[in-house]
Amino acid sequence: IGQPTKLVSPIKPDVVLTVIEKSKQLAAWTAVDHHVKPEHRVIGIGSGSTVPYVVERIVQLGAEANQLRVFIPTGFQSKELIVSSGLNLGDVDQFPTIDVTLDGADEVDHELNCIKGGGACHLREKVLAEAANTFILVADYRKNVKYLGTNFTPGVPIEVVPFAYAKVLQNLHHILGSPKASLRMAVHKAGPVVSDNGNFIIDAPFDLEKMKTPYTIMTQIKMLTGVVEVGVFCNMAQAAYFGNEDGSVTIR
Ligand code: ABF
Repeated sequence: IGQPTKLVSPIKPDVVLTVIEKSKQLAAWTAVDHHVKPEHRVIGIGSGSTVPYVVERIVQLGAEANQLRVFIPTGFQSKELIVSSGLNLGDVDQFPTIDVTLDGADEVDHELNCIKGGGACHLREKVLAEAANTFILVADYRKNVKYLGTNFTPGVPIEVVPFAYAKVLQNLHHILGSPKASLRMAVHKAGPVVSDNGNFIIDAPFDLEKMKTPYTIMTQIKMLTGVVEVGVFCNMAQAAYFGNEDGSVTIR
């Protein structure tokens, strides 16, 4: 794999890449090269700003290979990406078993636990991660941390049923010890962010000590009535690819 300097995708044609964008592209291209096999027919496509580089590399595999494949999106953004890239669109209810899903992350620890949901898509992302025989994370070097919560400070994204958001917030504040948990608001605070599933998102910061046991945090939050899904993924990813500033890729 060479050192890409320009995007060639329809997403951002002819844009010169910054170091961070280059590292996202490097992670994405390397992950596709290692994990999208000629025999793969069903591929999950995640959300965020790194995933367009996954699609960019998949498109480079050629129309002949890709016409045999169907691509399953995690949300509106990836659906648009699949369609605009000329790839076949499918849905997880047609294809509940996926060969490989490639997705971004907000942070990944050394055991491949991760925080996702900065883009409010983590429910569908978790469904596609679980449906996949292989689940691969792609990210730039800033997401590679020893413990979750090190750099990603907004906290754990939590999708909640709108009717229950105030009660979930109260429980997060008083029972689970996240006094700064708050409802995610749209730009200009015009109203709450609404997920692709019609739900609200709460961001719940926890202290670093608690984040050292992500499975416990995840299950405690998930038990709260009204919570649909938690943006902590444990024991799901088989590998994570991080593009580095120096052009190398760290693979965990
Ligand atoms: C999705 O996009 C999310 O789960 C995560 O919030 C975000 C990561 O995006 P990016 O690639 O832009 O850092 O994968």
